Amino acid sequence: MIIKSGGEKVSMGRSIGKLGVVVIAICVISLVGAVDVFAAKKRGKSKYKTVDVSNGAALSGVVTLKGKAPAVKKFEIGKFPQPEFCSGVDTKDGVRVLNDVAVGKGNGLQDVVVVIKGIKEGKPYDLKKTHVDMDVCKFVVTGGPSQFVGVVSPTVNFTVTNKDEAPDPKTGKVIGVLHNPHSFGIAPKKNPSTMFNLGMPEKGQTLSFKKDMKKIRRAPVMKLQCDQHEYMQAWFRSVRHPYYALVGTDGAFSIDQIPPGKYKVIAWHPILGEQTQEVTFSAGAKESVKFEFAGK
Ligand SMILES: [Cu+2]
Repeated sequence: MIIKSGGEKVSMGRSIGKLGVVVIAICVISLVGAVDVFAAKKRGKSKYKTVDVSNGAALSGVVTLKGKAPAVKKFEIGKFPQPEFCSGVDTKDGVRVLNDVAVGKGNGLQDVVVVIKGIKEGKPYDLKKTHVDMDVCKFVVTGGPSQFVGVVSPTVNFTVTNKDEAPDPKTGKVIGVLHNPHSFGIAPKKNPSTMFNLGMPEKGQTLSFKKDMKKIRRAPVMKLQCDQHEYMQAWFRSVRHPYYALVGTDGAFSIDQIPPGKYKVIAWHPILGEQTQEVTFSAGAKESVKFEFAGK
């Protein structure tokens, strides 16, 4: 049966009369209402809760790259402002190198975030803030072990400090190097959307973007770039609880105090994408996983 928006029955089968149409309309309205309430409850429930985890499980693992890493990205430093000062790091023969697929010992893939998905309660979540320095025209994610990749959260402050100053090419006077941190929320099948975008001209200036971080609810990934210097880039994975880890320089990671259960474990790399494995944790168990990303 097809019903126009006004409730008029327009075709198909036997007539059900006006009363039938009204009953169906009421049912549809009730159903929509129920779905709304359900969604609201689900949203409320998604808030992470700290509880005592006795006899929790542990996960360790390693992320590796099979094959050769893709070529590094190269930028002619002379095409961007303050080339002399900015050539202070990662630059040779006027070319700034951005090594965004870095491999360490034993083909360990660096700059990967591993997240156990769907945990609603467990050990304390103590991510206080995410901080990035702009240092010799490079974003440096603090807290380690990666300086290129970190984590963000919708409720956690994101701060950026400009540490750069250089002689003005015209006057020779030392002034702050203008950086313009611009962040994008990145979600599958959607265009990147700006989260914050502000010029920072002074050395020693720190900006805080707590409100803007709420926008990450709609995207699992945030990319940070400088609108003055395209080669300045950093990436962040959104997390809502403490069951995540950044891999070390050898691609290894570990996560502890995991409440028993069956979860999806994802390994995310900003350039190579995401892989998922399902892992069942029983109380006190020590599980291990291996993720292997394909290179060239
Ligand atoms: Cu910049």
